[in-house]
Formats: sequence, structure tokens, C-alpha cells
Amino acid sequence: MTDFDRTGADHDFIRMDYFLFDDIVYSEAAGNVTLTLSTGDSLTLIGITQAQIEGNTKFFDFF
Ligand SMILES: [Ca+2]
Repeated sequence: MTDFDRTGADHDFIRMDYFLFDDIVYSEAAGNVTLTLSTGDSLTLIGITQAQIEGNTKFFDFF
């Protein structure tokens, strides 16, 4: 995913089941962070570092 905005009027969210959040495995390579879920699905945020997003619920929209 490109253009993941953490702030501002066009702030982006990752919408997911809340019960998956605690088990997200974060990894970083070349300045991009990959979130891997316990389901095996993964999402790579281009230009976002692990430190910028890891464990921070404000970047998520849970259902
Ligand atoms: Ca965006």
C-alpha cells in the first residue's frame, strides 16, 4: 500500500477484526513495514517504518 497517511484530513486507517490486532507481527525492510496477521494475510505499507505504527491503535479501525 502506498500513500498511507498517519495524520491530516486524509488520514488512512487499516480496518480489521479487533481480535487480530494483538497478534500482528511487524517487520521492516528498506523503510517499509509489513504487518502479518495470524490468518496469514499481510499488508506492506510503503514509506512507513515499524516504529511509526507498531501497536498504535489510532491507525486502525476495528470491527
Ligand atoms: Ca492516503
